[in-house]
Amino acid sequence: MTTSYEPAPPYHEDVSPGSGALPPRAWYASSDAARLSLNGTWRLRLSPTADAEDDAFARPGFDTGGWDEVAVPGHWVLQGHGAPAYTNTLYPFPVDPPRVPTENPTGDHVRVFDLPDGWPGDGEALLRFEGVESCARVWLNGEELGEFKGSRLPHEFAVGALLKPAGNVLAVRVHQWSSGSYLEDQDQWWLPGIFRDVTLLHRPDGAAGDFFVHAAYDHRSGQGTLRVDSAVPGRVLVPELGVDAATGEPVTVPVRPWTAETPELYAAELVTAGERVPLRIGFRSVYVEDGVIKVNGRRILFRGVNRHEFHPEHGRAVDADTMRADLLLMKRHNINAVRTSHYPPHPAFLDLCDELGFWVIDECDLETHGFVDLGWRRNPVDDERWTPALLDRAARMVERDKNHPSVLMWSLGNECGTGAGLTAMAEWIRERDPDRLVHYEGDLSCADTDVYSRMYADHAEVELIGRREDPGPEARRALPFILCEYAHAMGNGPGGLADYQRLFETYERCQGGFVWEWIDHGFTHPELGCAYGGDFGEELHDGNFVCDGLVFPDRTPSPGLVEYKKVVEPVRIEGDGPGGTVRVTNLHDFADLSHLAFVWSYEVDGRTVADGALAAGPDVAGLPPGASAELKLPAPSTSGEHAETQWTVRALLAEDTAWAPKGHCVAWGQLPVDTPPAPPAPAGAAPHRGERLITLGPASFDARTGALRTVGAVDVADLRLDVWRAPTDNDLGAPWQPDDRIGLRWRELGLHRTHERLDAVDLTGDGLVVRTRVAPAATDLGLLTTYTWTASEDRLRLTVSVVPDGEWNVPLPRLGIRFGLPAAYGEARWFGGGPGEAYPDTRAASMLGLWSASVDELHTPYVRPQENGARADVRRLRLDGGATALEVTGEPPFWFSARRWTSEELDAATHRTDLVPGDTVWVHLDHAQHGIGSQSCGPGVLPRYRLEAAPARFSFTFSSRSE
Ligand code: IPT
Repeated sequence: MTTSYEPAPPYHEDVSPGSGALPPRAWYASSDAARLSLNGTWRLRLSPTADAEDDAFARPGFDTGGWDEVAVPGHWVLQGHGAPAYTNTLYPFPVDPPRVPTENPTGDHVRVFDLPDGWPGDGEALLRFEGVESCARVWLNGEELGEFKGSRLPHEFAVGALLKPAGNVLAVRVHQWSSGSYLEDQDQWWLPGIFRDVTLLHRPDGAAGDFFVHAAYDHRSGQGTLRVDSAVPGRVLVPELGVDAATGEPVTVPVRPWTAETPELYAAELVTAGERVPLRIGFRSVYVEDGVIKVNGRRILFRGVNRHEFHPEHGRAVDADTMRADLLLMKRHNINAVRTSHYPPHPAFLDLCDELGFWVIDECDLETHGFVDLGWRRNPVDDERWTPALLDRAARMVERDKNHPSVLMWSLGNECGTGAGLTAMAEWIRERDPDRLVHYEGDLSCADTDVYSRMYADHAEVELIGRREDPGPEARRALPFILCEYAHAMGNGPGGLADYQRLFETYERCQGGFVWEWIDHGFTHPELGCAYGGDFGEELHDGNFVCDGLVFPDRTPSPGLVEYKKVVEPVRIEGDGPGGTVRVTNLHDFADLSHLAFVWSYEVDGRTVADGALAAGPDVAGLPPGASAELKLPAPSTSGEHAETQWTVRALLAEDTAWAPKGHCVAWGQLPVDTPPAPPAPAGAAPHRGERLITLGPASFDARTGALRTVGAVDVADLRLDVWRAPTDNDLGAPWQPDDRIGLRWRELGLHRTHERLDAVDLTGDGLVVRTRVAPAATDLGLLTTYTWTASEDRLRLTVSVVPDGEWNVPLPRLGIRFGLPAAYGEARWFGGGPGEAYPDTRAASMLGLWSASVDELHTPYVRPQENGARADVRRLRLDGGATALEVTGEPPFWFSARRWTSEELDAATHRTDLVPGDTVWVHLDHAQHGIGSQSCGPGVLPRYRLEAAPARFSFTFSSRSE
């Protein structure tokens, strides 16, 4: 007979949120109470299990001299102890809630500190942790204070009685895994440690405790109503408004309202007997009216991003400068909203949102996504034993962040399925803060939310929702709609942003969305350049799915961000170029255009020949949101005979702002005026067949194969039809999506290994005709290709005609030619779209102009290498190789890319450092490209951006220049 003995679970495996911590309260920095930062170098001892060591280390006098050191805030796995691990939804341990594995890396942290001179002897002192992943047990001077879970939430302990003037020993045991890990299954790196600030706060006698600033705005009267409810009574002073009121007492005064566009904050103070607390008050009201989210009486449109906290070296220990840098970059790219996916951010971040102006969805630290594969069996949000932990999380978020005008909505969490625990959270939140909206995406019934929120819905469905014709519960149809995630920005993309924006601007119900996501979570890595899931030997991982942001890990904007800036620009500039009229539409929700100056330029073949300020006048400056004005452009001084002419009109910041200097371009538009007829095709030269070469005008060809060898002094190699691209993450699509994902079909068909069969090399009276059939092995599908070469004395023209052979039911990745040039041809100049990358559904930001870039600069360094770098609408291209240059014009305009590796090498590379420049510059001139879409998580390419295999004909004219 055996006896089984199951002890009570240890604290870290207990469903409770913890014990010993104080109730949560508002986050604020006192003007006069002392504080001591305990950030810095701590001692660290790492153990493989939760109970490998006893708690002797917490006792004063314990010698930690032999221990390692660790920076706090920080994660030990990023400081040489263990390694980070990435999973999207999978729990990286057996799912048996609330139990976690025996192998449970545990970091004992010790910090010895003295109180600074003059630390007050009265009052209380609090020890505050802003964030510890995932479970901490805390001792001060050998006394146990308690233990807690809730990684991205604050916890405070009362420690006044334990403090000594010198030699205080703070000991914190941190377990990587705890019951809390089941509630923190967000798609991100698992990164244990004390990753946010640790602070000792003096609380003088009569200090302010918790308080709640209610600052509503009535747009009808222009008045704000302020009431500060405070646990400790005191007075509220707002000098600029002449307010001096008792806490709890409402005051109504005329105010300038706070909005994300006009973040008016009033400096104020809460004064209690023992403390002065500076406040910044923003008056605004948010509510749903007639099925629309309104702020201060007006519909708003979210131009949002999902922001995870991430730094390529420090993980989720994000410093203040980086937070500000993120927000400045967002403002400069016309982003007006942040969803704090998927946990409350560092509290200082919300101060910055108040100050710079962002609408915020503050999301609770809650996700149980890994239960989805179990059919949501044992999901903690549907198990009442976990409800106290959920309520604790809700309260810690709301209490901490409730005084920020930027926060419009509380989000219960992300991807948790459904359950009574969520309802309990929503009920508690509504009771505590009836003045904000509640958000949760995961429950299609919308029982607990004020908005219908979805992720990755395709355009057609969004349109249906916009019309309020979506099937589903009647009550839901009455709600406003947002996309809390859309446009998956993984790798090259996202495509289709402009098409979403049109829907948001058409349907009042569709109030915008939040691109997934702000930043690629790639770690700086010595050998790989940038590391992602699987690079740290993880047993289970989700690869580069963690790199799906609008900025690269080092926060360089990726082309997706540049595209988003253009798509969501708050001013639309369009008009009638030949007529010389420009129409300006104000797409702000609140602001007029008085902060902008309009400038025009007139361009001939991309070259600016005249420019100036647009005399916009008061009509434009005062243009109310939603309104348009028409302006006359000055009569062009130069006519563009035989040239392409256009107007470019830009809206620039008229003055410095908190987020960008005067002159920063907010919006732009181009108005074509004249498009000249195509120049006559080169003609007149006759081909000559030599022994090994055929010559035609400036060119020579291989006499046997008809392959182009030289154009003037320029050597050309391997020119051929090309229909392949190194699949993008969006081409490959997410593993859970249908099997007909385009990138898989291309590979299945073998488009990456086509061969060209030579059928004929014919000399005609005026040129050379080469016929081939391009096809991969094992299929009868092919592309009948004819290269027709004609020339004048100095110009060579290629016309490519392609006719699909067989039943092609797969779109092509691209359709064009590629060829090699010697490595010296490293500088490109073109008249066409630029300056950055563009594809058919990511081309809004492509501006017609004269651009230049080196071949190295043309490459977009996606963390996982993939197709990139195309420039759209190119009319004329010059590739400089020092003494010689190759020039190309296209009829019609073409897509251009050039790189120092082949598409095959690009395809084979898994990390940035795999791309090694060879001795050839590979030039791609494409007649057409397949769109990008967003299928790495969302919908694929819209029908209008697909490149169907169909007969096509296109021409390029080449010439060479020698210095
Ligand atoms: C959605 C998640 O909410 C987000 O955290 C992230 O994982 C994103 O996808 C993809 O990068 S959930 C998905 C199953 C739609």
